[in-house]
Amino acid sequence: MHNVAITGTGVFTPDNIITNDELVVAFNAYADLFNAEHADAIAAGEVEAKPQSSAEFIVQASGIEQRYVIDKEGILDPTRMSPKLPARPDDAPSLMAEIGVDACNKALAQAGVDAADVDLVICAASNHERAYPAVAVEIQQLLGTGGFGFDMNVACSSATFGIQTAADMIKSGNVRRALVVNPEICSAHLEWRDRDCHFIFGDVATATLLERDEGLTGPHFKVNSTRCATQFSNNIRNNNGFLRRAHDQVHDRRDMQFMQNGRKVFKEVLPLVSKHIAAHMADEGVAAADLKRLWLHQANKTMNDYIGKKVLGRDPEPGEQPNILQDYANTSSAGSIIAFSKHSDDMAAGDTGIICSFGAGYSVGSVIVTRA
Ligand code: CO8
Repeated sequence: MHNVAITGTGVFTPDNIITNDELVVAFNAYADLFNAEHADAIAAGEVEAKPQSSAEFIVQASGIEQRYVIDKEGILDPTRMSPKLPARPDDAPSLMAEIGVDACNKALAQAGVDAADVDLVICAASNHERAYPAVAVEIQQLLGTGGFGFDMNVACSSATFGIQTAADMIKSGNVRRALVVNPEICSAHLEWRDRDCHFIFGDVATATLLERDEGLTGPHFKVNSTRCATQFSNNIRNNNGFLRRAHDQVHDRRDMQFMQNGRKVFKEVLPLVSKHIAAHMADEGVAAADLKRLWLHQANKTMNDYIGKKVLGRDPEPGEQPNILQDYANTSSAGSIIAFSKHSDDMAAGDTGIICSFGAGYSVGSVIVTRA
């Protein structure tokens, strides 16, 4: 068995920012248009009027202040309310592959590793832009890595489940270096016309380079242990899929985009995650006092404050549990990796922390790392 290390991470951040204020102006204009168009049906009680959204509610309920998106214009157009991402010809790089490659190149540069020396690419994300060929195989070709690649999807936990999969293959000696890539184009599967969720997601891509921990000279994190868990729930669900045409469901339907019962998720996922982290730490002999940092899934600030307090047994000090959701919103599986990538350089040799994701499935993934 070999030891495993994280030697590089990379983040692709889109150029466009949508602030809460901009988002709410567009949503409210859409709601006004909808209500005017359906005035008679609303008056007859056949259709529910669309209520207005509020920037104050968004920041208070979630902690989100803005989000990055690949296309801003389409999302903010009250007559469209979804990003406009032109279809690309089959011989051009796909969008997921393009932003994934950007993040991978940053991770490779940080580690000083040539793409040709990587022998596994896992593209782990909440949605994949086509059924096949796997986006991972396209990324493998665009980067020029060797070995093989495959796609996987565990929604918000795709990155940590991908890290466990890659780490296990490195441990066993099957591969020496692996890239786990998370191109999350959340804007394309968010329902921007639903005020309960229109503020939640943003776009990003992250990449994590894992290597056999042998003769490493640069700064890195030892991967001490990984743990994954799942428990079925319909409280976060998206019914879009390849049977859509066979189901006669090709028309515009609410359940073909992200849907959630946010309150239930909040209540059910918090104890699941707290117990998962506590059990993982206990089994690995890691006490709360040993933990220097928590890089948590980035869905909700109150949720993270609660988990931080449960895990540490006290309120986290500033910097101990860094949030990035105020800038990026929820970026599904990429959130904890953005936090790790942007808030780990200052850790000293011997410092231990946990990367933890949670979300749809339900799924929880944790990775205990120590700075070398
Ligand atoms: N403006 C004004 N008022 C609003 C708005 C708005 N935009 N939205 C809702 N309200 C109203 C509601 O209608 C409700 O009114 P009333 O009390 O009259 O019924 C009131 O505000 C309170 O609403 P909620 O109970 O919904 O508000 P919460 O305090 O629960 O906050 C949250 C909503 C922020 C969604 C919160 O419940 C939450 O964060 N829950 C946890 C969710 C979570 O962690 N989910 C996991 C995310 S899923 C994931 O990470 C990946 C999934 C796969 C990727 C998909 C990519 C697209």
